[in-house]
Amino acid sequence: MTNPVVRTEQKGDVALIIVNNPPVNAISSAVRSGLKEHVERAMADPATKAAVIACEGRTFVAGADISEFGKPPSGPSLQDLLNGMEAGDKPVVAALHGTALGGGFEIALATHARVIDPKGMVGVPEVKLGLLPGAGGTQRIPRLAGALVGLDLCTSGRFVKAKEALSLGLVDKVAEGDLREEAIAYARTLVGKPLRRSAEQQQPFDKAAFDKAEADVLKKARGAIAPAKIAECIRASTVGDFKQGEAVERKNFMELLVSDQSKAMRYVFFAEREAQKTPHLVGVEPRKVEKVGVIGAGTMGAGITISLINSGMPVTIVETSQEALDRGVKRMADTWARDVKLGRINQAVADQRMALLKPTTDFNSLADCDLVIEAVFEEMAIKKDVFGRLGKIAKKGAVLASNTSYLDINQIGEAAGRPEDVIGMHFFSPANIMRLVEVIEGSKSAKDAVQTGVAIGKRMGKLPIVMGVCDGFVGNRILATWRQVSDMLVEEGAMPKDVDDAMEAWGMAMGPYAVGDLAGLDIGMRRRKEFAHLRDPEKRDTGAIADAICALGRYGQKTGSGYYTYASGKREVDPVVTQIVEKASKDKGITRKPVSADKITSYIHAAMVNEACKILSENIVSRPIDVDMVKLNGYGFPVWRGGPMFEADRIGVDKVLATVKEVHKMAGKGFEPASLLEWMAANNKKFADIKPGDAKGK
Ligand code: 3H9
Repeated sequence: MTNPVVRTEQKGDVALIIVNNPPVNAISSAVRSGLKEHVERAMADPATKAAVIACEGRTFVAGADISEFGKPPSGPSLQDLLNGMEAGDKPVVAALHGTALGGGFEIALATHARVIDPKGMVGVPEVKLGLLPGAGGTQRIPRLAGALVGLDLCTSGRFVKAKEALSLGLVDKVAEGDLREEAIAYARTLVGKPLRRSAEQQQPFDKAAFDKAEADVLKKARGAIAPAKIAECIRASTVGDFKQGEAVERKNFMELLVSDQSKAMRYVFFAEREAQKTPHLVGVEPRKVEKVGVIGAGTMGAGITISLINSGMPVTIVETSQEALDRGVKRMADTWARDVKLGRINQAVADQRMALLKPTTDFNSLADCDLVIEAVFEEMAIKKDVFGRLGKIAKKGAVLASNTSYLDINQIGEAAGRPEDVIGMHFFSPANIMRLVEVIEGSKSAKDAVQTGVAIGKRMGKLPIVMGVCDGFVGNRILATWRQVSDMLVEEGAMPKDVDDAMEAWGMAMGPYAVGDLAGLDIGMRRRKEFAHLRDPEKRDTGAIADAICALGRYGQKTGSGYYTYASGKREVDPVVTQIVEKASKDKGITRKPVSADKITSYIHAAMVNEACKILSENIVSRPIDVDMVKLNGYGFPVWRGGPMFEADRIGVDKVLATVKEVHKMAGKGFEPASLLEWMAANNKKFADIKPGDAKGK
């Protein structure tokens, strides 16, 4: 039977073996059988002197088929196939284009030479799936490029461009013309010569440098287990022979494959892609955007502008004063200058970027923009004024977006006088780095306006998640909950450092108080003052500690102190804060008791899930994956836990509900168990079972 995804085209004495398994030529069981069959046939055919492996479509093989992990194995194993090919006596050459990744790059490493398209890239991103290169990659890369390069590539998962791959010894030639023809010609030059087998190479090993690099990697791992397993494999590659190293790799790969961490990260891989297909927007075309306007050249406005320009869009940026405008322009110019200095871009690219920037103090210059993003001060009166003016001057059909992080898009839309054109695009600071953008759909926003926000977010290389209007939207609404629970735990007996340490050990990038100090405590203080009249007196008020800290002018890192002191350049506990905390407990009549790290993390996680359930019932978003993607990409949630909802499934919905009930006892009004969570526990449902629309009204 002919294999459906692999075929051979005979090119004289060279067999050109072609894989065609769209969209990314992932190594399914059919690809493995096909490759085995065609390589063996080429090896057995007396008229064939060499073989080339190439791929159809947009890329060389981009890795093992992730959707097959966790299912019973079928077909030949990739390792056996590759070892057999490498041991053969006829040269096999890989012709690489697109992204040769993971098992795909491992196929190439087991051939006898690699020719790459100049735009091609190679890499082993398995670590991002909580895995390691499991088909010889951890053994062949160090043998070709050294243990340090092996450790770097396998623990970062970074993509290596053709030129660098050549300089590292990972490929043998960068094609100058037709990739396949050059690979065939290269294969012919190897006929009859001793074959260079990656598995047989050796590189000098600098143990001290490796120890240091490994320590750095493990420090950055933040609870992820794959990096340590990878380091063990790379180390093994430097001591024993290939077979011994391969055995360590196999054992570690199998352990990771069944780990909760890898399951979570594989879920994230598919959820990220799924999340970008908002169910009610499927088939809706975005509006055309060629020119973008940004209002406000502060930190957010400048960050958004950098990101827009980096993706090739011309931007008109407006400020009220020349001075503020100059400051913003300088911030952007400095960012691009730093990119040049770090070798990320060259001067010509930096110049092109500056040329795409049109700074002005003339608000009317926004009249010809297809999309305008407002990033002014977070106050409703100011936003309404800006949108009132914008609604009048912006051209017909222009999309008007607010970068508000809390405020009601519906009110802003009415102020513009054209709510159908108004959406929210909530970016995260620093906006040129952070991947998340919450795209807010007002009750009157036109679908194609919302889809435009999504399309522009994607063009900026971001992850846009569409959601409805509520205070703080998905991300900050859940953040507010976990801040409140943290504050209550501090009043009950924990110190801010206990909470931060527990959350960081749990995998969060930063604990709530470290984040508060970084973001600035004055923003929260102002919000508490502004909305004091709306506060429900029956709800437990947790503002006393933060207010007392702010009253001392301690606004966080920018003032040298906040929850911590930064006087020594490091985050350190300050006895002043300890006193404030103890006084706050006393004032409330609370006898402080020790709070365990387990209680801190389980309470905070359960409270997040509970609030997310309320968000789902209100149909602010319709899928648990939306919540997970927001927390992972904007709030430093550990990717190896998959997100709060995936983690809840792992723990068990009934157990999470039991913790929510304990939190409710401590926290009182506002923390009642969500009816959705109770319904799920009663009906034995997991978040993975909740499809769009299932949670609405529950
Ligand atoms: C591995 O290799 C283990 C070995 O070491 C050991 C073996 C023993 N499998 O991202 P896109 C789908 S682990 C299955 O939107 P792009 C993807 O879901 C693997 N499906 O395109 C999407 O489907 P849909 C190591 C895959 O152009 C569609 O293809 N390799 C796989 O933005 C298009 O994907 C990796 O981790 C896969 N491996 O980016 C590489 N890859 O249309 C993972 C993609 O239904 N892949 N799909 O939503 C990537 O990084 C990107 O997909 C790539 C293309 C850069 C290739």
